[in-house]
This record gives sequence, C-alpha cells and structure tokens, in this order.
Amino acid sequence: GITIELHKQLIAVSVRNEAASATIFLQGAQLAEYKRAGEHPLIWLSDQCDYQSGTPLRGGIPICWPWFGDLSRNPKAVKNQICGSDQPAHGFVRDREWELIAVELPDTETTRITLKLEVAADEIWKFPAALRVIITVGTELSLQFQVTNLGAEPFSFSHALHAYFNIGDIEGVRVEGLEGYDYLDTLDNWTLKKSNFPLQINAEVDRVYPDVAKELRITDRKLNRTIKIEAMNLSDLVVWNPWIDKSKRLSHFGETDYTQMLCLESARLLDNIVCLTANETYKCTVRYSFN
Ligand code: TA6
Repeated sequence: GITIELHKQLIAVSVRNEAASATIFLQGAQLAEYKRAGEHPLIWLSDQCDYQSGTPLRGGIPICWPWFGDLSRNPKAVKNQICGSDQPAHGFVRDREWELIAVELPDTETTRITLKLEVAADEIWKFPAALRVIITVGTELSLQFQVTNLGAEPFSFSHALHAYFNIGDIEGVRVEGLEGYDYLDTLDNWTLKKSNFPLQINAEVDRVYPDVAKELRITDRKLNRTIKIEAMNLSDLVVWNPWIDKSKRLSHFGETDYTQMLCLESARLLDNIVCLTANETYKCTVRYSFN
C-alpha cells in the first residue's frame, strides 16, 4: 500500500508491499529507507535528520544534479553554466520539492513511484529542464533518473545517485569490482592512483573512479550479505566513508555512524559529463540487490 506521511516539515510517500517497504521524500525525490521483509535495511539514514525544508536528509539516495560535489572541481562546461559564486556541493535539486506523478502496483511485490521536477531558468541555472525519478520498490530496489532539455540551448551536467548503504560494521566490509581501476584520491589533491585489491576501509575514503565496471559488490561480513550494484549508463563511481575526523565536521551525523554506512555513488563526472541538446533526454538506471 501507499501512505503519505508528514515528517516535521517534509512530506514522504511510504510504500509497503509483500517484498519490501520504502520511504521516499518529495524533497529531492529522495529515497530515505528501503527494507526487504525480515532483513536489515539496505539503505542507511541518519537518526539526526531534522526534516526541515531546504535541508537535505543525511543518508538515503540523494540526487545530486546539475553538478556533483564541489562545483569548483567540475569541468569548465559545467562551471561556466552556473551563475553566482559559492554554491553548495551537489547541485540544487535535492533541496527542492518534487511532484509525485504516478504510483503503479504491477504486482503484490512491486511498487513503482514516479516523481518529477520542472527546473525553470533562474538566477543560478539558465536552462529549462524536466527531471524524473522512477523508483521501483520490490525484492530489488531500482532508481531511474531522467533529464530532458526543455530549452533551445544545449547544456552539460555532472550528477550522482549518492547512495548511503547500511552495513553491519565498516571493519568487516569489502568493495569488489574496483580493483585494478584508476581512481582520483580527493583527499590527496585528486592524485591519480590504482589499487589491485578489493577495497577495505580503515580510514577516511573519498575516491572518484572514472569508467568502472557495470557491476560492483559490497560484501558485509557482520550482516553476512553481499550487496550488488548494477548501473546502466552511469560510467563513474564515488566511494566515500568519512571515518572519525570528518564525521565530526558533518551535519546530522553521529560520531560512530561511519561504522554503519558506506557511500557508493553511481555518477557521470569529469570526462563523462552529460551534454544534452534541445529536446534530448538522458536516462540512467541503477539497480540494488542483495542475497
Ligand atoms: O560523497 C562524496 C562527498 O562529496 C563527500 O566529500 C562529502 O562531502 C559527501 O559527499 C557528503 O556531502 P553533503 O553535502 O551531503 O554533506
């Protein structure tokens, strides 16, 4: 079933079917929770969220658009489109209220929620666009993100589906599928590095992997499960765990939360930014599952 909930200032769609339950906030079209019946939650959400409009929720799957991360680290094609200085990280659509436009119940184990956001030209961004997020809640969780250029001018963007995964304990977690790929270490002046081993986390990690494999896995020893991430038309991946010191500088984040979460963000960045001509639509999909 579907219920509409109010969490302080934010409206959420609460989904429950025979396979799973989920919570999707209209602000940012942000999935905040996804849990399969009888299992640990797949997606992590801070218990320090304040649910105020204009404040992105810490956790879930934030939609970062029309730029990812620090705007100054983006390609000129993206930077030159943004008017005004000192913009926040991760674009502006995660702060806006999206519109729920469809609820589909194809079967007793599947619920599909569609939200849209019309972006009008304004003082920051001059390009009218229509954004859509289609979230399918079932035995798997999938998220499709679409952008249509409604204007006459082409525009470019970087973006990410900034997923926070719930894990048993960061010490017992490994990320498989990144070994052998180059990455930019944002904590070491974006130096290009490579590792030939599955990634284990024992310090702050904030890495941009351009052009990684389509399928990645997070093995979680404590919860005895493997999370699988399959991305279509999303060439890049950001891996992030704040560890101890950065956790103290993060909003809505507890001191030990870093042991319970890991971000794997499917993205289009740097050389892989998206350029849309008039009336063109970009589509990408990411599918999350676990055994
Ligand atoms: O995931 C990479 C990252 O850019 C980190 O550097 C950290 O800033 C994180 O995103 C969270 O950003 P936020 O603006 O949501 O606090």
